[in-house]
Amino acid sequence: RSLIKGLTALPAAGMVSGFPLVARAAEFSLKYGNNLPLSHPLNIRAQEAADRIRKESNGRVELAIYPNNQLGGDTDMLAQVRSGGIDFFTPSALVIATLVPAAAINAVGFAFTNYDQVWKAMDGPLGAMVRAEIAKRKLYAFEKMWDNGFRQTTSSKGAVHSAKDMDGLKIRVPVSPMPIAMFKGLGAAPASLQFSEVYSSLQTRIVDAQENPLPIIQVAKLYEVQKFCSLTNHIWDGYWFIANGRMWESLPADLKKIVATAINDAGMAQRGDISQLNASVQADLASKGLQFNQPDAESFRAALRSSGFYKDWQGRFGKDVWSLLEGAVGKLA
Ligand code: X2X
Repeated sequence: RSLIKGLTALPAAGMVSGFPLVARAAEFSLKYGNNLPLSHPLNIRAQEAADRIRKESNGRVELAIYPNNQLGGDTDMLAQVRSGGIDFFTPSALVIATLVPAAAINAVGFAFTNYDQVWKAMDGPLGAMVRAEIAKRKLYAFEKMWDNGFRQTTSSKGAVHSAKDMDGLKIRVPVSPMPIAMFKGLGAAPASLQFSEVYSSLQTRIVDAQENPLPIIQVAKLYEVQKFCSLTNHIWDGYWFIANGRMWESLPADLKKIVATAINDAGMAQRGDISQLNASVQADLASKGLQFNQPDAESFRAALRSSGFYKDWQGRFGKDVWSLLEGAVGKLA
């Protein structure tokens, strides 16, 4: 009886030429890889964008998301999006800076102090400059940068109250020259590791400390392997949503528009999510046992100035790029 019922229900909606209708392959099946757990706002909003793109393109574009380093660490995904192995990737500014050095400009230590400065710069001339540099590497960067956040310092060893507590600290930083230089300038002993290795390297005490925005500390459960969190706010970090340049050029204009609008809108919504999270995440992490303190930012800036950090990076970026940053945040060196 149920068999007959099933059969009679099928033909109208589900059968073409006597075969059950299975999902048709989209004209453009695109892969997007990232390094964050599914519960992070970046993945939640990216999934919304994928759903919107499927709908608005009438199924012509399918965006498959591979979160949480499923396709490899950041270094691997950056290579894949360049070769076309994947179509989209969201590297942090720190990560894409290994290919596009100017992209590290927003990550200069203690440059940005608030989000008004950040979005004015990244949606303005500073961001436009970085996107143009990214384009030179045959990658397309969508207009709206997504938020990672202000990076904070966690440790299993003790709270960081001022620059002198950084002395000799074994701290994991992303695979990127800027944070290495900055933490060396503060007297720490930084080690570059991909994000995919952070939890285990803290757990096995390969390193004692790491630094990341609070929402990442939350979704990656780093509070399980760290005791102290010092609100150093040392770097503002964001994600560039990038596409393989050849793939992007091959998309018809109408589809480009659908994809770009969905991704940029999702990015704006994701900024809002992080902003909302920022109001509650510290209390949540404290309830999970992380001990917070507010260090004195001026001691870090002074240590960086006297180590020559700002002068050195001003030279590396060059006058034009540096003055775009100082135009947004004021004189640094
Ligand atoms: O690797 C990190 O620390 C992270 C997740 O913040 C970046 O993507 C740079």
